[in-house]
Amino acid sequence: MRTQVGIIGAGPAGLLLSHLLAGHGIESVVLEARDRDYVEHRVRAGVLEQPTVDLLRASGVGERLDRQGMVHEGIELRFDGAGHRIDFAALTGSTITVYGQQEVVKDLIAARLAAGGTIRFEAKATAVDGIDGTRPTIQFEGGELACDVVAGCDGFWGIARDAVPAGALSVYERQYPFAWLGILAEVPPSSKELIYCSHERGFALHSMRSPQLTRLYLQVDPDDAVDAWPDERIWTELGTRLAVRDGDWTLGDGPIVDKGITPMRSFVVEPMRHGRLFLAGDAAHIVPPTGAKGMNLAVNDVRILAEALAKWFKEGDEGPLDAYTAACLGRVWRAQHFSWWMTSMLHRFPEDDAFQRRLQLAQLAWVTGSRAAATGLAENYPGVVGTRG
Ligand code: RFL
Ligand code: PHB
Repeated sequence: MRTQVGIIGAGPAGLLLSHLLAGHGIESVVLEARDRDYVEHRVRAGVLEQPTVDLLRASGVGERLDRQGMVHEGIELRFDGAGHRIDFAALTGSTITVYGQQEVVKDLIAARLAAGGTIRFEAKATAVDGIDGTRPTIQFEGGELACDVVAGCDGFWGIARDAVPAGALSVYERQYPFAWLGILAEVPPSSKELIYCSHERGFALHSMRSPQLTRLYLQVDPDDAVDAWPDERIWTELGTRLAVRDGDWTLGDGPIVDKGITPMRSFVVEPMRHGRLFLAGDAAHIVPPTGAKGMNLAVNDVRILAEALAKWFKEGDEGPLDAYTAACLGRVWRAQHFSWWMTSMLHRFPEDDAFQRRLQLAQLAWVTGSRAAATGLAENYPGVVGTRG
């Protein structure tokens, strides 16, 4: 099999890259380890920044997003038993759209298949060769794909990054001493907006997927297994952490239809290119989910990569490909800092003492009480500053 761009991974990065390249008349083949049903039902991110929404819409995959996406003008920060709203619309004129990552994935798969695109499901890539030459190849379970360029969009656990010779990549990494337990429950959301909650017992997050589906997260021990969290325990813990002092709010519960534990990590490799291999999305960088940035960064990478590949294929201009890493990294590191900052402000760390807790509460009081500080959050969260690579 032969194509122009061999794409490993049918997550948001790989699928959107294939879709954007098709818009430039460039051929690609997407190789995905899992089956279609699995990737279309993997529950993950839920928050789209405005530039992400704009790009999906402009490239022709915004129809269902416009109908079903929920536009939010702010979020709530809850601590010490009281809620405080950060009003993005008033502070920076921006909004976010709540729309599940798996819905973006479904829309992109449908668009690629309708346009005659090739996505090979259950075709796990096992090796990438020849990236220092001009005819790289991808070995996969079921065959070999020859291409001009390889796009490694295979997430943090993929194989593309390993094709880069040892020593050619610098790794910057931080692990956190906690994980997130995430659930999807068949119950209407208990609030119109997302609630980020800092509590003595740990962080909790109230989010949603639709008027009938609530998405909730709890900070848990990184060694906890899902079995340690029967439904009853989850609802009790969520109720305790999210409770408000005046008792004027209750968390609705319902059947839990999805449950999983995710470790938290910050990770960046530099550069994001080696020869004919380009890394994009989680293959190149991971952020802790507290800033809701991961999918948005993946989308921004492939926006830049698709433009650069179009210049190269059509005009032979390699300049934008040479500039790919630098074009992505400004925004990647802004998101790294913001995600680390949100995580540090809202979670309990095992070594935290009473002094540290007082500092956290003082910071939360400042962020929610000062217009200048709240504007800082409102510039970063919906992706207003540093959004254009
Ligand atoms: P993905 O989505 O991991 O896709 C990679 C794909 O590659 C496949 N693959 C292979 N295919 C072929 N051969 C191989 N050898 C392969 N190895 C792997 C995998 O099966 C998969 O289909 O990476 P991509 O496209 O870079 O997208 C990144 C996003 O998925 C990720 O950043 C976000 O989900 C992060 N994230 C959030 N991002 C946001 O922007 N907003 C959020 O609100 C948000 N919340 C979250 C999140 C991630 C979470 N978890 C579970 C990690 C909340 C959570 C809990
Ligand atoms: C989600 O809805 O899954 C979600 C929302 C906000 C985050 C992380 C995840 O920061």
